[in-house]
Amino acid sequence: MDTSDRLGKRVAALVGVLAVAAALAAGHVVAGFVGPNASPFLAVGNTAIDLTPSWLKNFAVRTFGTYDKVVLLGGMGLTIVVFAVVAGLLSRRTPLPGLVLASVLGLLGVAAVLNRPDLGALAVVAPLASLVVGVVAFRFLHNSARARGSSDESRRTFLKVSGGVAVGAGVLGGFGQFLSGRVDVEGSRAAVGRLTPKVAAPAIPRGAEFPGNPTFITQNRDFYRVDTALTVPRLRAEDWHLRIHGLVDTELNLDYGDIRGRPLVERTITMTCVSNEVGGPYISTSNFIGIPLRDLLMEAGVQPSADQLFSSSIDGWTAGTPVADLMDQRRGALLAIGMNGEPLPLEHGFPARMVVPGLYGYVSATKWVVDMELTRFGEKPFYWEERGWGTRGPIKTQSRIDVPRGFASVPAGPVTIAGIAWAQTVGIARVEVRIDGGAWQEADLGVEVNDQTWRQWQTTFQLTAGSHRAEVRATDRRGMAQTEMRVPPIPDGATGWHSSLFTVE
Ligand SMILES: Nc1nc2c(c(=O)[nH]1)N[C@H]1C(S)=C(S)[C@@H](COP(=O)(O)O)O[C@H]1N2
Ligand SMILES: [Mo]
Repeated sequence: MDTSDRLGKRVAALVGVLAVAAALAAGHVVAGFVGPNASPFLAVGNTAIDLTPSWLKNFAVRTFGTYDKVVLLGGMGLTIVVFAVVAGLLSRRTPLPGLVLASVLGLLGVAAVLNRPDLGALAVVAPLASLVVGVVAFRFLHNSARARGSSDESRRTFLKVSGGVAVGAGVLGGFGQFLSGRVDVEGSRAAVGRLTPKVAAPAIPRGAEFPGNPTFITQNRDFYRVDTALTVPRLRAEDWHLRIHGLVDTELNLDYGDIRGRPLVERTITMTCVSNEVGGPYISTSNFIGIPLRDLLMEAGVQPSADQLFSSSIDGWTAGTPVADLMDQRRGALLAIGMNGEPLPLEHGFPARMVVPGLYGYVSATKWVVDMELTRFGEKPFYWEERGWGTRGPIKTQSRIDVPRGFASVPAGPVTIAGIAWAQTVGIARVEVRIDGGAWQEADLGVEVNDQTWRQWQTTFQLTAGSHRAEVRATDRRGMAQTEMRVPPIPDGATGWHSSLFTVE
């Protein structure tokens, strides 16, 4: 009969899904040996991140925040399952369509791995393993499923075979995961121990904080995180090297001991992300510990023709920073190895990163930094510049209302409005608040810590019951008042006044 040599829909879909699972697991385990990011799934995900247009990336960051990567991985997983089911369903009569689709998926993995800037040519064995295993597993499962129609015996055989493939894929995948975590970077970080700077940052004065606001120093675990890494690079301190080269008199090659062995300095710095919307959360302050980048550049001898420091991370992300800003002693840019007394957390760049006061992170704050090349602007475009963001990224003067947060309810009587304002390297001169479009009222400013950090402010209004809208604007020491004009983060940072809508009871 004609129907007897067609696979049932469920069996056909199962064949597709199991073959793809086996393929991914095989690639994952091989990647465990040649480098975690060679795993085809991660390589495709990382490529997707790099190819995603800026507007979509912004949307993802805005909508899903720090979970954007979980959403991406989940979405990819779902897409692959759908793909596998379709491949299975198309192959009810002959395995050919499924074999073709399995190969296409495998080749996608190969292409993604070959395109990763952080992977060598050897890494291609991981997606190749996926390709081969995917095709073989599909063929094998399909045969077994076809034979299954003939007897109860063969039915059981297929159940065993498919169960075996499922368990095998799970075990292999798990083993691959174990291998990827084998680099004991947590141990390496623990071995570094607490970092004591030779020159400690001055203590934060009492009057720098107002109640209800974020703490002046952000705890490491609360520090905002923005990067393109699907999996956090696992680089041990003992494996870390930094090369400073390009337009220099003497090339420098440093290891972790070279940095740790120098007198460490500590500086209180507020970092900000260019993709922070008005009122957004991507701003935090830390006591960064490291060595002045200026000292390293002086040692290397930067040639006069160089105006860009092109820095690269171990995972191939890049930033271009003005040499003039790095040489500016007052600004005090760091090659940082610590935050708040601890070695950098893995997500914040362990073993070493750059921190440059006054510049958005995308042009300056390279985490897991391993290479610095002195170049000329325009000759070597960096990661976000290539994607349409501004070549220079000075932080714009901004302010944010933290109290009361939007849609909060507060008791009637005197109502305190409070928040933060920032104008790194320039300093905040004045913060003004108004309610419901009324007259601007000058806020009290917290004690200034230095001009590279945010400044807290607060002020009080007598408000009647009902809903009210507070707006804030800051003026920096250059006399520049924040413009009301709203512009989006791309290409060089959002502007506009933050407002908070709240209810007085
Ligand atoms: N290697 C690497 N470094 C990076 C990035 C990245 O994607 N990869 N993002 C930059 C951006 S856009 C910002 S705002 C800061 C954020 O640093 P944080 O995650 O420690 O807050 O890191 C910068 N350094
Ligand atoms: Mo950023």
